[in-house]
Amino acid sequence: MSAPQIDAERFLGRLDAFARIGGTAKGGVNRQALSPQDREARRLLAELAAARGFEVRQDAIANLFVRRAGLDNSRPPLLIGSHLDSQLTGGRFDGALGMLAAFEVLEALEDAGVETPVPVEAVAWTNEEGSHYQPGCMGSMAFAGGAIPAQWASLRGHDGALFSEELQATLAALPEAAMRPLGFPVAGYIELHIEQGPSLEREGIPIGIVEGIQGTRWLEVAITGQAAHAGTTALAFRRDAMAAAARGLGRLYDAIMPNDERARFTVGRFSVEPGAVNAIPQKVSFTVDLRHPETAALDRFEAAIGDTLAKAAEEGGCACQIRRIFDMPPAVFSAPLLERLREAAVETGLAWKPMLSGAFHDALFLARVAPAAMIFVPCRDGLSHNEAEYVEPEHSVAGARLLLASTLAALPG
Ligand code: HGY
Ligand code: MN
Ligand code: MN
Repeated sequence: MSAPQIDAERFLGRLDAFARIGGTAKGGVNRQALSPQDREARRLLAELAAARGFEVRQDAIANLFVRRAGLDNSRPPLLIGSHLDSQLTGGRFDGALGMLAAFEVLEALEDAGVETPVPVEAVAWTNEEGSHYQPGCMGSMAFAGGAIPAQWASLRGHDGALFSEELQATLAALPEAAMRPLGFPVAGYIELHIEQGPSLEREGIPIGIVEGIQGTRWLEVAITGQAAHAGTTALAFRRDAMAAAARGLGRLYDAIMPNDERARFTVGRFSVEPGAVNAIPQKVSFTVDLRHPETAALDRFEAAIGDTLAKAAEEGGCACQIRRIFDMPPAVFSAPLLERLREAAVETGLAWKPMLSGAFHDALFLARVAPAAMIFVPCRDGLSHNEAEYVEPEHSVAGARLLLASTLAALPG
């Protein structure tokens, strides 16, 4: 048995091959969860796995597992992985880097004939992004909870696609993937991901060892007034939903992030009805993505959002409805596993720094059922959820090398 090595050329070639699935003219990817492009990527992964003699399994929410057997296959596996789905205008590294690095780790172990005490599995979690169907992290959330929330079956994507139908089509597209229970004991979970922020690149450090993830809440807001003629309706008679939304959001943009540099407040999706140039808006619908490392701050800001929007609506004779559609409390990763990652970074000769993640990840849910931790690598200008997302090849390879060393360090006795 020789020391396992990451095959940089093979790994970088895999990144290129998957980037072509759903690839966009601007060099990004559009591989939304449970789409034909997602199914094409899953198929390629399954074929690559079969070619190496790895077992391919999936569960009821189509989490896809590539399993390399260990000495005792009755024991809980060590999971490594990330996601293959992307944003609508996503980058080629968000998710795919960690998923394909995990597969490269399995290949490196296989090439070197390493016998691991337990199975090691590379996993692609379903719908991490939450951009096609909300919420995000559906696969890892269902895995950690051991069930698929009943209300998800009737969810529709922004294109009208029905979640339950697209899920069944995705499962059916890989008949060779043996079905396995949703949720099972796991020895540990390590996820490699791009930072999606600027600090590693700015500090010239190739590795972040991620100690936790800030909390995230998603809200759906509807402000309803009355459609009327744009030319004949004076101010006193207007119940303009757009004006109420603009007034309320203006106050929130001024009140939240300028007063707390750790807070994140984003309105990412916005629609106006009826949407005619010369009709006063009847209804405005939009999403809020709120993040903070502290739950108390999330509570405070969520209350302020509700109060501010309700007041702005009332001032304009409108009604306001708010629904929380996603709530991921902040998480702290496993101290013992983080220590293994630090040791592996030193052993691999890679400079690193401790970090918190501003983005949510599947590791957040795995941390509820197993020791979990993450590794970050820099991305150019910290840009992500953008087709220009880019990772230097040496950083991709460094991340995969540390994932391999961390996997070996994290294996149970
Ligand atoms: O939105 C997030 O934090 C993740 O990148 N999907
Ligand atoms: Mn991601
Ligand atoms: Mn993402």
